[in-house]
Amino acid sequence: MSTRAVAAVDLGATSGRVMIGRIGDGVLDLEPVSRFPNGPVERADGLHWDFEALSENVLDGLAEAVRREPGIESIGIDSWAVDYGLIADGKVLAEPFHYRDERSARGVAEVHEIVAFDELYRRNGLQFLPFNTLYQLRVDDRAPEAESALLVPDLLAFLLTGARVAERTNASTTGLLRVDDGEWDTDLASRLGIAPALLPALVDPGALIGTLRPQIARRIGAALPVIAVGSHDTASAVAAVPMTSPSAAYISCGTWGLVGVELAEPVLTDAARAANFTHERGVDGRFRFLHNVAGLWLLSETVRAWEAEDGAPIDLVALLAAASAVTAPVPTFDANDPSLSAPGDMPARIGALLAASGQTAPTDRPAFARGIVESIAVAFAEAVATASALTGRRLDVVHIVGGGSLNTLLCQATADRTGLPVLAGPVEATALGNVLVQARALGAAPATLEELRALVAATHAPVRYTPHT
Ligand code: LRH
Repeated sequence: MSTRAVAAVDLGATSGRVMIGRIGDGVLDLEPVSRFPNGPVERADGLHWDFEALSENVLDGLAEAVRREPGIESIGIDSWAVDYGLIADGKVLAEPFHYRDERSARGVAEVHEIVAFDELYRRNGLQFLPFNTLYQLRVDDRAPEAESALLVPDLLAFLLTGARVAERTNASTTGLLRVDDGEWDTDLASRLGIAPALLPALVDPGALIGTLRPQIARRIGAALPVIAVGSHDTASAVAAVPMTSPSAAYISCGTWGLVGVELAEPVLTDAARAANFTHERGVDGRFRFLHNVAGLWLLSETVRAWEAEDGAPIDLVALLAAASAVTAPVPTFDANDPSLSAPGDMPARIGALLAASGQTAPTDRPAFARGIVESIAVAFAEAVATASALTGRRLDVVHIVGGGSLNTLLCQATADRTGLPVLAGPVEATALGNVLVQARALGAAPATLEELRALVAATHAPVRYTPHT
């Protein structure tokens, strides 16, 4: 099999990237083409994403990718979940809101007044996260003017091709998709005052979304097809976790740590609901049975606050090395505490949490950072144990993929606190999952998820961390 090439657009909450993916017999490679910052922007009416800048960066990155690799055959797009743009008259109505915007709190109160959380869970199988799309849409003043609501990757695909679709893995994070059959819950939408007409036709990963509009094709330099991938970044990441058995847990760790297992059937028990475990749809109809843990966000927001205080950048690698060298015990806090969710003075908030539990925040930064990493690992270990209890599976390994897989301190702490070996990597699992699903649709990759994962394992051998007992 000769090597084939695709372009992967992978947008995270702190940065976006365009990559060339090459795939062939025993070959699975990524060539980074561009990387650009992303993050919340404060506007008069709240926190948004700078979608204009994001889409310009995507188009520039794609043009550069095609310039470097004229053999690129398709484009796939993934991003963080839940956020959307509204379309009217073929145009984006306003900048998409950021999921950390506080307006969704009102949406939660209003939605739960109409439909209790137990019923929501029975219908959509989703853990409670205050920013799930249904809460946002409920209080979106612009929604009545709109024709369609498109999640971020679908919104970009619309700008690129003109086609309006809802890719199913990401649609499953809206709260408006039924957990039993994976179709839109139009009854629920109507009850919540969300017009079902806003919800476009669903497509699965691997489907052709459309071909680049002529003016976009001219800018990029090729009239390429856009293929649906697991457009929820976590779905793409999980598709590329080199798991070999159902007794593996995974943690997709970037801004968030998404901790769970893969299931063929949902586990919609009271215990799963109480533990706030979610059923997001994965590639090939699998369920991502997982729990959101605040991940590297806690560290990056802390570093951001310190940098503002110092008026100078902080060397993260040096900070983590110093944190690793801390030998005295450090206090830990609940990484999932809602007070840590919005952007702001993270060290002060963590300090307040520690004080509330009768502990003292370390005054030196390495010890403080160590406390953050240990707290994340504690929450990871709890979620792994809960996933095991809820599914009745004995878990024997934890895969960590994404940016967190490079954090040796976090990987070792997770091994220690779970008592299980950690297999770390690939760091770019999301982009790899994106590439694999496109390649498979083009007939350039094997058919089953297991074979795709075997290719990842063979080409991106993970690093093993053994628990210290
Ligand atoms: C990770 C992620 C996660 C969602 C959150 C909004 O990037 O997609 O799976 O819960 O962002």
